[in-house]
Amino acid sequence: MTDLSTIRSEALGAVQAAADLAALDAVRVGVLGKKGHVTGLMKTLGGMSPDERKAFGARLNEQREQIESVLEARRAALETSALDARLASERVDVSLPSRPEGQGSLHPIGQVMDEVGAIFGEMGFTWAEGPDIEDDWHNFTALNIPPDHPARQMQDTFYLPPRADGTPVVLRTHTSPVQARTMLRPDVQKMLADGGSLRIIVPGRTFRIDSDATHTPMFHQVEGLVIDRTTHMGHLKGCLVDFCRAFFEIDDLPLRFRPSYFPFTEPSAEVDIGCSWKDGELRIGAGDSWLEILGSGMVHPNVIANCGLDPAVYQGFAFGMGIDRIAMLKYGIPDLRSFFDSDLRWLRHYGFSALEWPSLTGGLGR
Ligand code: 2NL
Repeated sequence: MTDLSTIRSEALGAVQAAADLAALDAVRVGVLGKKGHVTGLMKTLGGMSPDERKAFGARLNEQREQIESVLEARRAALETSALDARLASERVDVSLPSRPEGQGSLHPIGQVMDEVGAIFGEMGFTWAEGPDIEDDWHNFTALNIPPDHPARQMQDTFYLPPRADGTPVVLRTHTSPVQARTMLRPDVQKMLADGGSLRIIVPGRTFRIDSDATHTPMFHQVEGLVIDRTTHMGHLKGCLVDFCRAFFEIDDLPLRFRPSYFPFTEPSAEVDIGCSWKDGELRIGAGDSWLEILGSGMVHPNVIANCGLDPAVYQGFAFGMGIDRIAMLKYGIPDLRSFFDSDLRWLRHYGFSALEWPSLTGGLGR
């Protein structure tokens, strides 16, 4: 049997030698654990005479307590140095500049809608919206679109199940039903009767059954409408010339008004802007080519009447253009379908800052 003083001196040496908490615990188990040396000596107490047991037991207890207190002191020291090491290694330099937070960006469609809104806003137009799902009356009939017009065919328009009363329902094929709904509003009719002018732009989603490199089934339009007693074709021309020059940010942008046909306007004109093609690359602003960018005309008397106004009293002009198309032209985005891929790399490249609101004075876009 190992002598008590040997056990003691070996235990104290092992405690000081323990380099970490795990090693220290191994020392504790070896000395004080169930099969430890001190525990082994305790078990021999039973075989001793009462006097022997009393003397040896007292020494044994005293030595055990001493080992325990040295173990405890060493444990505290090791814990402190472990904490110090962790604090040193995990130190945070609070003086470092923070990492910039990721910023989202605006889709070119929203950006261009805002730019168009800023330009027409300066001319006194307000922004109107309406439902994507329309009845056939507001989408077609009110707009003087005849029953045999190709736009009404199933292969051109998304038809939804009819309403309970049998009304045909469609995904709107243009934003014009919003203009019709606006003209029909009692407060608008009163404002017009009182001698006011209606001036609205209507940006929004539109839907047609068409899908190829230059058409997507869902696309975006902005239409505009002016109604009062005196607005004429000269106003249409001046308004659209000013718009195109402001939008493309080219003061002397050449424009061409070309006679055309729409069921809802008479007369009608399409508007082209001057451009040139050099080495297969489009340059907007000058040259011997023309690029169609919008359709327009004087609102057809039938449409005025369908919207509850007297065509002998009221007149005005309307226009419409594709937002996706003018966004591609202005910002040089080659593929329409990429607009709707939701590819973050595309958005980071073509997106706009949400903090730079377009305005004529502060700038429209880059
Ligand atoms: C185009 C041509 C156009 C209109 C839209 C309109 C609306 C009402 C009455 C009369 Cl309520 N007209 N809208 C007029 C002319 C052309 O759009 O090429 N859009 C992409």
